[in-house]
Amino acid sequence: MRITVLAGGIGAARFLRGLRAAVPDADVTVIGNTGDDITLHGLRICPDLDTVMYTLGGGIHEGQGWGREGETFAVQEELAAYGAGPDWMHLGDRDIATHLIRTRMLDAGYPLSAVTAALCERWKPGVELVPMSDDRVETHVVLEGRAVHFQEWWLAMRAAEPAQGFVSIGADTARPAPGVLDAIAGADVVLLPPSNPVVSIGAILAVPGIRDAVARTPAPVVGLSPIVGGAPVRGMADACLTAIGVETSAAGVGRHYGARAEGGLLDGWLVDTADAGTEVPGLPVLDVPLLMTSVQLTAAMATAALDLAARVR
Ligand code: FO1
Repeated sequence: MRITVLAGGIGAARFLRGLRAAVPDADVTVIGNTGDDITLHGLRICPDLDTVMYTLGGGIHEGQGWGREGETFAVQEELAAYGAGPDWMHLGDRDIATHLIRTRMLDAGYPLSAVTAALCERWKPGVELVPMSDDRVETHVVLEGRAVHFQEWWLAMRAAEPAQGFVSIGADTARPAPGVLDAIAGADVVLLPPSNPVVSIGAILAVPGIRDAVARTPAPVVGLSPIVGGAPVRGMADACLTAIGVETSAAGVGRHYGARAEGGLLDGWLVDTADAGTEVPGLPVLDVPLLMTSVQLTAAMATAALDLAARVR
């Protein structure tokens, strides 16, 4: 079975670990969000690609969901001693090795998709991890009278200042990375995991051609709600949803993605049992436990999503 997953960071990575456990023989292609990417200290950092790679490769800092386990911060401390900011995105020594290799390969002219494949040769995530685009696309946050990089809003400001909107800088001229459109068109199932619908899934869909590919694929498209009981399971998806006028609820996000029967993207929508009874016009909704507190529970979620895909096919 060929499964294609549009993935953001921490939530998607944890979901993928369960999916891999549920269907170990499936061929899984992960289309990773690169809108969170940033250049710091001359190094190109791809948070969502690295979170998927480290989580599935066994190197993730489990408690954080980002960065490497067993990390040290000697370089970060030395940068701080020089007063070399910014200091709101802490780079661990092990993590810096990833960024050094990525930056060196990008500078040598390798596209991000080739760089990601090279890094995955070490981590062997058990999925094919492809960036949404080889072109630079960055999510910037529109605030009162100015815009800041997503990471500055997310990390330095902790999203305290309400976002007026989000802009995918570069999206208008970006092309889907090689294989992305085929992975969507040729899938048996397309999944939208519990990622941030705005800055993760939304950023991927903002790359010209990808939203249409999802809307047109013959494969069933099933999503899993990142909002449980009216609140995000982690992160600040509520701040992002509010900024674009979407209700922070399983129904709100389901409506936001839309039922394919009504011109949207989804053929099925999984919500948590806390949101049982959720209705979205034209969209079959199934309630199952969506808290990814163990690989087993996450595998059950993934199985439920695949079962729903088979039913709505
Ligand atoms: N998240 C934090 O809350 N604090 C950090 O200092 C931080 C550093 C960091 C470094 C590399 C990386 O790949 C991710 C990092 N993150 C950090 C997480 C990152 O901001 C988020 O995972 C995504 O960008 C949001 O999906």
